Amino acid sequence: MPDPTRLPSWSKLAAHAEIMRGVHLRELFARDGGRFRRFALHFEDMLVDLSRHRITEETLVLLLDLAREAEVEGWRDRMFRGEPVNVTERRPALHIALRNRTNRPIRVAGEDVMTAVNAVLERMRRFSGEVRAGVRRGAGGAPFTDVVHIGIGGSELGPRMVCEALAPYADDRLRVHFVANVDPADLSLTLRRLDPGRTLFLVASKSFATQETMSNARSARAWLVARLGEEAVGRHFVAISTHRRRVAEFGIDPADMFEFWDWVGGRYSLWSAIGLPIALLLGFDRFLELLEGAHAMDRHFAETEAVRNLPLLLGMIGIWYTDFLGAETTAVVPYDQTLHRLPAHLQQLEMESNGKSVDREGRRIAYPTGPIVWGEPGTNGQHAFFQLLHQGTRLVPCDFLVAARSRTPLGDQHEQLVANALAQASALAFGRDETEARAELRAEGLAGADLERLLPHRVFPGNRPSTTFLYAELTPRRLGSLIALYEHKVFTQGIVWNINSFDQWGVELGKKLATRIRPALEDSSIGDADPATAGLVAHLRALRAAS
Ligand code: G6Q
Repeated sequence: MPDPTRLPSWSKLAAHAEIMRGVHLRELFARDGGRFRRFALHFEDMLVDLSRHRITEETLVLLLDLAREAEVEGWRDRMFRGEPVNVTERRPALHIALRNRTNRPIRVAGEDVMTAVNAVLERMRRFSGEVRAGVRRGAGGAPFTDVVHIGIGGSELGPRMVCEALAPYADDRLRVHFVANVDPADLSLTLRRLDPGRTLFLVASKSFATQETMSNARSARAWLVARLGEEAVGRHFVAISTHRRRVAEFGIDPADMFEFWDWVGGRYSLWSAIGLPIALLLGFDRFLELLEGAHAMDRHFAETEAVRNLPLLLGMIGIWYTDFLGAETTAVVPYDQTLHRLPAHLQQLEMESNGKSVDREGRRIAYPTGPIVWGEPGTNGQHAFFQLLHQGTRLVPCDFLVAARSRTPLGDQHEQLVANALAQASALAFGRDETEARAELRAEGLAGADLERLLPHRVFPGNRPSTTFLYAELTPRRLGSLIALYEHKVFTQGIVWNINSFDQWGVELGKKLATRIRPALEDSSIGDADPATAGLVAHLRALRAAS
C-alpha cells in the first residue's frame, strides 16, 4: 500500500480543506434547505445525523475516492473472509465470526471456525442458565448471588461497559462485579461485601499471564481458600482464556475453561466468552440479542454501498477532521447515564487500534493517525468540559448518543435529557453571533459600556461539528450495533492510514517494564534504571524506612 498522502484524492482533499476552513455550518444550512434530509442516514430505527459536519457533497465524494484508492472495501472483504489482516502477528481478526448469526462458514487454515464458536456459545448458554437458576452452586451448596469478573484492558472494558449499559434489563438473580486494577483497593473493596460461599469468580485473560489479572486471581483464590478450603476452588473459579496449560497450572480444571482464540483481539473480545458476565447478569438470550445487533451492523458494513455505509462514512469524516482540518481529539457524549463506560471502551478501541506511527510496511509515517478519544455522559459533561467545546480554541468533533425512550422513566427527566442533547448539538453548530448576543444582553437590561464589555464573552462562534445518533431505546440489539459501528469505523481509518489496527506493541512494553522495577522496591540494586526512576525508588524506600 502506498503512503495515503500520495494518493490522488489526498491532495484534492488538502486543497478542498483550504476552502472549507472558511465555511461556516450556518452558511451550509442557509445554502441548502434539504441539508438535514440529505445527510441523515438510517440503520434500523436509528437516525445518524451527519448534517452538522463541516462537509459538502463534494467533500464526501473526495473522501469516498480516498477510501476507494486506499482499498478499504477490499481489506474489509479480506477481514470478513478470515484472511490474516493483522499483518504483524500474521493472524485474521475475526470478531465478526463471534456474532455471525447466519452461520455462514468462515475458514481459518481450512477449518470452519463456526463449529468452535457455536460450541462455546452453547456452553455459555448452559452455564449461565445453571448459575442463574441456582442449579450450579457453591461448594457448601448455596446458590451463587455474586459474580466477580477478574480481567483487565480488553478482558474487562467491553463486558463491563455492556453490563452497565444494559443494567436496566438485569433481574435480581446475580450481582456482577469487575476487578481490573492491580491496586489492592480494587479487589479488597469488592470482596469486603461478599459472602465466599455464594461468590463465583471468572478469571478472564486471553494470555492467562497478565500480571494484574494473575495477581488479583491469586489473591481472590487465597481469600476463598482461607474461608472455604482448597477443595472449594473448583466450584468457585472458572477461566476464560485461550491458554489451556496456564489455566491448569493456576489450578482451574481446563474443563471449567471457556475458550476463545488468538484471532480475537482483546478489545474486540466482548462478543466471545469474555462476554460471559453479560450472559450471567442478563440471561443468555439478551447476550444473543447483543450479538444479533452487531451482526446486523456487520452486514450493513459488508453489503451497503459506500454513500450510505455508516462505518465507512464515519471513518472517512474522522479522517477529514484529523488529517485535513487539524482536530487532535474527538469527544463521545452519550446522553445516557448507563453508557458512562462507553468513552473508556472507545478510548481503548480507537487509541489502541489506531495509535500507531509505523505503517503496515514498517515505515515511519508523517501524517496524523488515531485521535485522542475522551468523553463523559451528558448532561454531566455540560457542567464541566462543554465550556471548551463551545468557546475554546480547539476543534473537537463530538458524538451525541440519545434514545427516544428511557428504559428507567422517572417524571419528565428523560424529556429534559433529550432536550439538552439536541440543544447542545445545535448550539455547537450554529453558535450565537454578535447581533444575537447583543439582543440578548439588551433583553437582560444591559446597555452602553456595560453591554460592550460583556459582548465578546457572550458570543459563541459555532461551526463546531457533531454526529447525533438517535434511536428508539438502548436495547441489547441497539448497543451491539453501535459498538460494531465504532469497530468498523476504526477499521476503515486504519486501512486508510495504512496501519495495522489489530496489534498493540505499546501495551506489550507496559507489561514488561514493571516486572523489572518491582524487585528494586525492596532490594538495594536498581540496576540500569534511569536517574529519575532511581531517585524515586530511593525516596520511596526512605518514606517506608521512616514510617
Ligand atoms: C487489548 C489489549 C489489552 C489486553 C489486556 C489483557 O486489545 O491487547 O488491553 O486485552 O492487556 O490481556 P489478557 O486478556 O491477555 O489478560
